[in-house]
Amino acid sequence: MRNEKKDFKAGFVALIGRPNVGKSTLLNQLVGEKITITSPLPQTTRNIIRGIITFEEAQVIFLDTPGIVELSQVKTVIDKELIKETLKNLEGVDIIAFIVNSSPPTANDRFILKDLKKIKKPSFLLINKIDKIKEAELNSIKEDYESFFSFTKIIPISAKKGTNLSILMGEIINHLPFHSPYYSSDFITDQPERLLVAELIREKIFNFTKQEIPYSVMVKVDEFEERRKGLIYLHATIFTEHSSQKGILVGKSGKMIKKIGEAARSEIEKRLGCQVYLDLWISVKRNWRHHKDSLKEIEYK
Ligand SMILES: Nc1nc2c(ncn2[C@@H]2O[C@H](COP(=O)(O)OP(=O)(O)OP(=O)(O)O)[C@@H](O)[C@H]2O)c(=O)[nH]1
Ligand SMILES: [Mg+2]
Repeated sequence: MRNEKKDFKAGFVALIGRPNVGKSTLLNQLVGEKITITSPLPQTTRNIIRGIITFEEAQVIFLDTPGIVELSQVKTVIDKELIKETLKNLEGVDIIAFIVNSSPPTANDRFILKDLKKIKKPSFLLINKIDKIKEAELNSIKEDYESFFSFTKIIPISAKKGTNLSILMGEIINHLPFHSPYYSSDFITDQPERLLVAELIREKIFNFTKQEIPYSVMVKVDEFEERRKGLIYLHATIFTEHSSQKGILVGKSGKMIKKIGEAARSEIEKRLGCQVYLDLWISVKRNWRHHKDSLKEIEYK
């Protein structure tokens, strides 16, 4: 129910854009904690991850989303579903922040712009990675985008360096509706720790493996148990699509899985603030990316 009192603003802001433009990096910077994984490879994010920032007079809930590409380019059923669901999710948000690289629009950017035209909500253009270009180049990039769409606001940013993020936040709050807070002020995400742990493991797979391997895996944390004070036992299964991929993930004498496990454990320990025993298993779930039901398996919401 809408709160009629005009003393607090709150709302949802979707961070959308093609893969690899820095949506997840931006969310982590805004929240000030790593709540969503990032990588130099495209199509890292697979779920909608909420980051909550609460001020005295406003609460902004940012939604990190999977990168959007033209559907004809998508090879697997699951990737197609993720894009369709992401676009559908935009109906429920208050503001759209369209993130692009500091370069001219690509076909995928134009595909997203077509959708923006239909949505009719306050839409911000965030030109990211300005640390990589000269200021003079920015104007022509701005003009390129302005010729496609009349944005509510255009803000050049660097998600990595934190440039212009307080300006961004101020402008977002200006355009939010009056509403009571959706979450208690001590929440920075509504993502359960179990899912964050699964994501951190998946991130290490992105760091250490190549080609189709990072895309072919899904990670599930089956057990998350405090065995004694200060020690958490975790059992996680990495599912691959084929047994050959399982072999690569195990590596020569188990070296690869050990490397993934050690890197993941060390980061999970920092995040949970306690010692962690991580039991990592690999299993095959044949062609899981080609079944629509797998959306449930990856706990897409
Ligand atoms: N130089 C520079 N690199 C950035 C900036 N923001 C993000 N990156 C890099 O861009 C790459 C992709 O970042 P992500 O945050 O994973 O991108 P994403 O849009 O979430 O990608 P998907 O989840 O695949 O859609 C990473 O290597 C980041 O370090 C920035 O402001 N400057
Ligand atoms: Mg991402």
